[in-house]
Amino acid sequence: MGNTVIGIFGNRNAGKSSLVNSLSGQEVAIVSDVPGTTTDPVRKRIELPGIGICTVIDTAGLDDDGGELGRERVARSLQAAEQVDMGIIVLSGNEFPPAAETLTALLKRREVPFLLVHNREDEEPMNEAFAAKMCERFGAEPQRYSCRKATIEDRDALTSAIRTRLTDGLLRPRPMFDGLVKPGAHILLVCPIDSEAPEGRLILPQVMAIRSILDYGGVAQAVQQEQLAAEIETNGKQIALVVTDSQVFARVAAIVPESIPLTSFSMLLARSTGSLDVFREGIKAVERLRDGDRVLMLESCSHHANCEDIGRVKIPNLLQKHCGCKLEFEMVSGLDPIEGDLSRYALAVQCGGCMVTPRQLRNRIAYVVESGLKVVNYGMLLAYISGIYDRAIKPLI
Ligand SMILES: Nc1nc2c(ncn2[C@@H]2O[C@H](COP(=O)(O)OP(=O)(O)OP(=O)(O)O)[C@@H](O)[C@H]2O)c(=O)[nH]1
Ligand SMILES: [Mg+2]
Repeated sequence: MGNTVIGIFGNRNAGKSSLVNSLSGQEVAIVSDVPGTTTDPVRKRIELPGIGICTVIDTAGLDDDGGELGRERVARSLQAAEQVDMGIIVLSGNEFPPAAETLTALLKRREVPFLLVHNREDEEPMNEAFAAKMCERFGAEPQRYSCRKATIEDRDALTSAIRTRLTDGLLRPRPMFDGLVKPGAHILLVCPIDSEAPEGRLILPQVMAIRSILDYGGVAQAVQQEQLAAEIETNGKQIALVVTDSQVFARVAAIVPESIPLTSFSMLLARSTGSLDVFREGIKAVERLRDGDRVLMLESCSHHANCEDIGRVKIPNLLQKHCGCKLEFEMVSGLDPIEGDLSRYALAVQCGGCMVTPRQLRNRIAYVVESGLKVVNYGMLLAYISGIYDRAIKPLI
């Protein structure tokens, strides 16, 4: 569960920041009895037994009524809820406040698992009536907890409940080569090893592809584009499918004869995370782009030089050239919230998202689509611009 993100939500003073501290066993978040102490979503990396290192987002109270600023804080807490693999909703005093209604509705819509925690048990323990009501609504009683009086056993019980929710709610992507590889079939992967390739290893989509091919009893072969022509010349007859990195799509397509199916890692990834159809819809928006249109670039990892170059330089240049018009590009990095009204954009372009969990990626795309914006991914757009989209999508539909 490498990049798992857990959001902590609730009213002001519920004990959200105290819970972050209690879970981590450290004073990582500021706690005070002044309501509204946490004003912005704050991310902390903490280690949870049995879950590992994860990111916890401590949020501002959902009942903040401090005028414009308060509304902005609540909006930010709700935006944070769009980025999580799981939510923890901190309750107290046998109350399920209106803000918790809003939040559970949002999490349910996104199919994000959540856990209710009844905090401040030392002050006011949860009563049977409230426990039963919550159980009826959500299928389980809230977890009883006291940040002030929690023992190691209490903390372990809470961590264990979190782990169960995370595991039960885990989004399992479709295996990359599901339905594409017959036992014994040879799949040729084109993996450029250039200055952008990481030192001494392959990138995640390539590793995932090899694993998935092996899972289906196929034979995974990897070449760089320089060796591709010779490999096809010698062994072409036994190659069932070629999968290429999108960056060398055009060159690879020119080498691989039409008789051998060809696709890309990014299309396989989109299919695996269930976004292929959404992106196919999005591709249709490319031809509608006009001078001055804004394009939103969604880059889920903020530290990968390779992706950054594709998103900031290559795609903007190629897309403008393809459309013959001047476009404006705006970049949102990492899992930063997408601010404001999305109707100002004509298209969104999402990176492969290999550094975030499938749920985080899916929820981000769901948010964009819900706003009425068309979205494609980097690789499919590159294939389209290179004129080989139809050929590359064919093996997958
Ligand atoms: N008695 C008792 N007090 C608690 C418990 N948990 C938190 N508190 C106290 O409640 C106050 C608010 O706690 P915080 O953790 O700052 O609450 P918060 O939800 O982060 O509040 P905001 O950041 O203002 O939204 C502090 O004085 C805490 O010490 C608990 O289990 N029992
Ligand atoms: Mg706080």
